[in-house]
Amino acid sequence: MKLFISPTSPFARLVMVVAYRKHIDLSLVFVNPWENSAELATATPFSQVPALLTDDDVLITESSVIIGFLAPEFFADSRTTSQLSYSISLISQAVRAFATQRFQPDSGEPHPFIERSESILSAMLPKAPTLEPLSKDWGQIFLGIALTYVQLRLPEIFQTAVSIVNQDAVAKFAQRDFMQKTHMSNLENHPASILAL
Ligand SMILES: N[C@@H](CCC(=O)N[C@@H](CS)C(=O)NCC(=O)O)C(=O)O
Repeated sequence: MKLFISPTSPFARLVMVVAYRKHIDLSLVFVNPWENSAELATATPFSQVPALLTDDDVLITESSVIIGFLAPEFFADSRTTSQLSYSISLISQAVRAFATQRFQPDSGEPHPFIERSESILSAMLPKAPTLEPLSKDWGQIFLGIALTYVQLRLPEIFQTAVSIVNQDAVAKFAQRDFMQKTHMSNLENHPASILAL
């Protein structure tokens, strides 16, 4: 199966970490979804990563649906399902704030989505659950990936809205094997598959 990803996508990282920790080998196809990759557009009309193409050419889009396909047991557990949805909601707000800012025209007022997403994150992050950095619990792992993305793209909000305990936990979480393997600096080498990470 082929997984379309980009090195910085937090949605793709959720899927890669699930595949890596469950030893599911997937070929990795590197694309830049923001630059209308022809390869991605051919595989999926939505032109977003992650996208999974099965061996019989069935397309599955949306990180949560791909995770459900690779690890259906997660969705039998309400706690894991809730923690995954929480982390994806956090990532969606952070991606919207960052991407809207990045594609903001030089002239004109800042797009209202930036302020909207930043205030949602500023209100939510102080109340985030405590991250246990070495936990094997999938809900904790999803939370760690989401907080790591906020730190990367919205460092000021991370510093002001994330508790000191969680900031320290994110630093420890970043050292974990699967976080190093899916770090953008490792992905820049374009490993061919999950098992080659
Ligand atoms: N709801 C989707 C969101 C995926 C998404 O927004 N991916 C970004 C990269 S982080 C992307 O492909 N952006 C390009 C675009 O939206 O055109 C999911 O969970 O998979």
